[in-house]
Amino acid sequence: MSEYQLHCFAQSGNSYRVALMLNLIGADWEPIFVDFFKGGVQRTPEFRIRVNEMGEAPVLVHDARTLSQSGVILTYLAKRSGKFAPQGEDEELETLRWLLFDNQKVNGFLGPYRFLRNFAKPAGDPGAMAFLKVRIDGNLAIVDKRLGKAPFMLGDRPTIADLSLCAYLYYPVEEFGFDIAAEHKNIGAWLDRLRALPGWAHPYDLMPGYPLTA
Ligand SMILES: N[C@@H](CCC(=O)N[C@@H](CS)C(=O)NCC(=O)O)C(=O)O
Repeated sequence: MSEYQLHCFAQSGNSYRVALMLNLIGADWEPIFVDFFKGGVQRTPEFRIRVNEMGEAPVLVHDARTLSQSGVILTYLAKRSGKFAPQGEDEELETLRWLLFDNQKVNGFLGPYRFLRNFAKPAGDPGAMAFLKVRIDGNLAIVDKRLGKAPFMLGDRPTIADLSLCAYLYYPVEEFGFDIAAEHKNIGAWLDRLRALPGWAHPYDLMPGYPLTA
């Protein structure tokens, strides 16, 4: 058995943050497939009792620990490995600030938007989609502005703030219906920089469940 097990699935950008981190730090890890689309396993009582009471992926199992919330897991892995870690209290607080903003307002809106547009049947209500899209555009612009000042969110080196923020940003343009990298040039260049890190892999290559079967 691998040192780390990650409950995840290929279409989950929330899970991708953690799978990418595990790959980039060279961890010994294996995915455990969460059959989100067919079985909705994350909603079963068994999953909630044994894996995550919140009914969500990702979940990381390491020794006696079972951790959920990608921001918590990234923090844990950064502390254990010393890689992609904020240094000192100011950077720790700054990282937490971006993790929260990301979870709530960047990928926290982008993930549901893509789900409602691409996977949900019926697709999302146009009013809800318009509500999300305006906010997505505005919040991506905030990240883009920040990335105009430095190569990575905290400065010259990548940290878990970057790994959190790239959650959904490598998925195909067709799944969103708009091209994030083209519309936000600093984000596009930053995605290229992250892609160049040794161990980087695309979410559809890193986690099980792609392509979706009928
Ligand atoms: N803030 C959480 C979000 C996790 C999340 O929403 N995961 C989705 C999959 S991408 C999920 O499991 N949703 C449960 C459901 O829709 O039933 C994190 O970053 O870990």
